[in-house]
This record gives sequence, C-alpha cells and structure tokens, in this order.
Amino acid sequence: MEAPVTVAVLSGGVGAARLLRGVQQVVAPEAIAAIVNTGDDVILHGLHISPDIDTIIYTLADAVNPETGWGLAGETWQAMSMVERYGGVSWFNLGDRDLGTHLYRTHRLGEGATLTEVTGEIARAWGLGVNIVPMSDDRVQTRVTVPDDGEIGFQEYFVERRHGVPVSAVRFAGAEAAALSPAAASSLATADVVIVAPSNPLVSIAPLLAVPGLRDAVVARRATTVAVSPIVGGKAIKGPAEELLRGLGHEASAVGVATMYRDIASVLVIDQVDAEYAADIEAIGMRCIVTDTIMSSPGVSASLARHCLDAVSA
Ligand code: FO1
Repeated sequence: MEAPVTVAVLSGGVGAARLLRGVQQVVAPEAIAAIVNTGDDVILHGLHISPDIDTIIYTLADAVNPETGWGLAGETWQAMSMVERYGGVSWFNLGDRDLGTHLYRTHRLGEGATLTEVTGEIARAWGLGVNIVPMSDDRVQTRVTVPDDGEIGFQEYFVERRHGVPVSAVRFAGAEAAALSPAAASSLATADVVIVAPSNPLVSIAPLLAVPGLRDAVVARRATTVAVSPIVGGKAIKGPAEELLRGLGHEASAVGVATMYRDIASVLVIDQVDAEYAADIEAIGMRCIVTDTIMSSPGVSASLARHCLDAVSA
C-alpha cells in the first residue's frame, strides 16, 4: 500500500488495542482514529472510569499490564487495600497509578471538559500520536440481564460476577439520546479504511453501532469497511463473547460473526483455523480473507493490519 491512508478503527478493549498496535506499524499514528466503546464506563468511588479507552491508551503506550491486558504494569494497590480495610467496593481492582488517570479524568469532566477533550489530553500525555476518540461524549451504559439479579451494569457482570452467569438481554442505556462525537463522525466520513476490531460483537461493537448515526456512517462506506472476526474456532480469544453469543441466540462462529457484520462491512478477516468456512462467509455476501488473527506478537498484529488495509484499498 503506497499512498498514505487514514484509518478509523471501531474499538472495544483488549482485542482492539492489539490490532491498533499493528495498525500503527503500518500507518502513521496521526492518520489513525480509534473510535472507542464507552458502554463499559463505570462510576466507582465517585470516579469516572473508561476501561476500553484506558486499555487502548496504556497498550499503545507500552505501559499496560501484559498479563491482564488492562491497568498499568508494575502497579501497587495501596489505595485499594485501604478501601478494603473500610469494607468499601473492592471487587474492581484499581491500581495506585491507574487511579491517577481516573482522578484526572473525573476532575476535568467536573470542570466541563468533554470526554473527547480529556481523552485527548491523557493520550497526548502518554505521547500517543493515534487519535483516541470516544464514540460519544454522552453517557451510554451497557447493562445486561442475569438470573436472580435482573438488570445489572456491565462491570458488575464482567468483573464482580466474573461473567460467570448467563445473560438473557443486553441494553445500551442512553444510546438513543447520545450524540455521535464530532471527531468520530468526521473520521468515519473521511477515513480511507474503517476496520471493525476483533472486539466482542455484542458488548463492545454493538454499543458503538447503537449510537445514532454511527451505524449509518459505516454502512454508507461498507465497501471500504473490513471486520476482523473475534471468534476463532468457535471460541473468543479473551472474554465472554462465545457464551454471550450463544446465550443471546447467535452462532458462536466466524459464520455467525459474518451474519452480524454483513450489513456494515464488505470483508471479514478470519483465522486459518476457520479457513473451511470461507465459502459459507462469501455465500453470505462478504469477501473473506484467511490469515493469522491471533495477535501473539506485534509482528502478527502488523501483518493482520496490512491484510485489512489491502483487502479494501483500491
Ligand atoms: N477486569 C477484571 O476482570 N477485573 C478487574 O478487577 C478489572 C479492573 C479494571 C480496572 C480498570 C480498567 O480500566 C479495567 C479493569 N478491568 C478489570 C477490565 C474491564 O473490566 C474491561 O471493561 C474489560 O476488559 C472488558 O473490556
């Protein structure tokens, strides 16, 4: 790919962060916009926490905890140990340095800054060139319905209950009233290529598509939109995608992902493991690219990014 391109990546958490690490090896960071899900955001201890934004920023800054894919490497937990001593909320582990991010974000939001503005300040403070763009500056809350407790917040499901309970419904509270962020709107309109990152289709990509205007902006340029399947061999690389898909009546496979994405993307990139499904995916009306999608190294991430760009470039 010769000509300099601009790329927008519809992003959730860990899978998106790994793909973005590959994209920035192939495209100038300043030419990349990560449009990030904020449905995972949670207010705890009076602090506004944006997990998917922070996972992406910390990963691109090479500061993320490599074991977990979230939070900072080399953390200490003194503040949380004090909260625990008092019997406070301690199921959501916030490291001492990570807390500084949430203190700053909460302070700036309280001053009237938008989430887009404060996210830009935090990303620049980590020296990032990639544009990290919240899907909206308005609150959107992913809420899931589980047995016994009814509807709970995403983090209460994912972390407090270790996503160990069945989910019968997912809702994005506030989405219908949320405004697509201006930065997200302009990057979706002007990017040469849009990549749907290998994030959870139901709780990371779906909240993005629920923001009015975002889905239509992607559909309008379906020919230059490529999705990477987060399901490999019927399983998610990380997180509850497989159980969520099954529980909500979707097929937990690359073909199932194709049926979910065929209206918004013209190409689906799948792993070698699922090569046998390429014909089924093409029968659904998407071009199918088979390559390594398990991003075990920055080199694989870069190769995957290049396959995505080449798949939809003139
Ligand atoms: N995930 C966990 O499984 N356990 C945690 O204690 C936890 C704390 C946490 C703190 C800050 C942050 O930005 C993310 C954190 N995550 C934790 C990940 C978070 O639940 C994300 O929403 C998931 O990675 C899904 O995107």
